[in-house]
Amino acid sequence: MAAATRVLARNWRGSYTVPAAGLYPHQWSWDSAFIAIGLRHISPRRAQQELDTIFSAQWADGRLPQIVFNPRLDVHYSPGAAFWRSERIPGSPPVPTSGLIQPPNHALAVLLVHQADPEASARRRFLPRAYERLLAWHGYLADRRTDPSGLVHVLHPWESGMDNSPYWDAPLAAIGETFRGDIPRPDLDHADASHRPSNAEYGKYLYLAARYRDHDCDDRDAGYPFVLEDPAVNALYARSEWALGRIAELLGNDPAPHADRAHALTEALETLWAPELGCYVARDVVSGELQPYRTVSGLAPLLIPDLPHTDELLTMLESEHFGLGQAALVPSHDLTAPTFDSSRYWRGPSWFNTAWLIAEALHERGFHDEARSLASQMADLGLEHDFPEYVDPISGEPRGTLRFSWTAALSLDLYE
Ligand code: 9WN
Repeated sequence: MAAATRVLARNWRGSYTVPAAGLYPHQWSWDSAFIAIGLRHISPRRAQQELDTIFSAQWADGRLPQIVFNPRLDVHYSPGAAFWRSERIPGSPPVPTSGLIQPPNHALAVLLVHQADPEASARRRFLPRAYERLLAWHGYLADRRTDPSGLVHVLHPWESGMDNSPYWDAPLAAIGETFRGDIPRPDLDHADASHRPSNAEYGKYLYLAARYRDHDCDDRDAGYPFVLEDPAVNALYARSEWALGRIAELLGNDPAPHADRAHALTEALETLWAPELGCYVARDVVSGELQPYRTVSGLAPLLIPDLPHTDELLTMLESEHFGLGQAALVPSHDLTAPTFDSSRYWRGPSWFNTAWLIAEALHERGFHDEARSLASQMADLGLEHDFPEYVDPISGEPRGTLRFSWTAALSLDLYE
């Protein structure tokens, strides 16, 4: 507990926590929500502040930005504030941000942070303030990002939080263009190149980001070349709608619209079910094709109550593809797939945030031993390796950077 608390203190910047001091020197959206979930055990007030800070960077259309930049550290991360120039874009907040989004885990975090200390929350009027922000954020997803299928889409691999997942291989390959300018890689000063996405992938990432930026991050433009429906993004959205319903209830408002939305998302997720793979997959809206890979994103719908394929997902989790109880945590990609890479980012390594989500889902479904064993593995691996960003699922060795905030925060959560 003391070691995790130290990491969070070291990465605290007065009103938010950076994901890692060197590699990620700004505030990231879904990181802050995961960090707040752990921080609530050390300081509910700091956890509230973490979320308030990301909410204060909300755009006029309701989007919560992927990154809120500290402009003084712009050369240390790419693409930064000078790339996005968000101040030129109508509806952007007074602080510099990226125009993209990240997965909507915020309502889940707000509810847990509130419940950790309802009195402290009431004193600072945290819940009503957060509720307004969450309504606008979910409203943005419903109005600007929802497809006729009923699912929300991402417009960039970064928006999924799982940047180089094999889901994106074919959709990115189908885009003939790549970024023509210089591709700075300050990330390689802090992590081994074999643990990070490739230069070719970064070329596509920057091409797509520049295109979105040059269209003023306007979602009504129909011509985006990368439009993908991701299972984890939609599962977190559904799960967050349940949380928002509970928040509405606590504030004396009607929870029914949130439950309706969560049910509609759960139903729409059926279109991403791949019976031959035994899990959910992503769909490329441009080509209409399902992306036939088993990834941890495809297991994330376990987070939703009343899911039709729970048993199949639990079987998949325990199979040789994800090796629950055998592998370290939960691999990000199928251990048996030719595309599996035990070191490279979201193509195999096990991450602590997804392990936490799966542990939560197991716990809620009554699999307490399995949840506890995953939780204690997280705590042990975090402590043993100085809170790594991710680990090799076969050896348990640390990968990426160290002293990573959500690893520390979520390990703390599991010490409870
Ligand atoms: C791009 C901060 C973020 C996480 C993502 C993770 C990684 C960024 C990057 O780091 O993405 O957003 O530079 O690679 O993939 O999930 O939020 O920790």
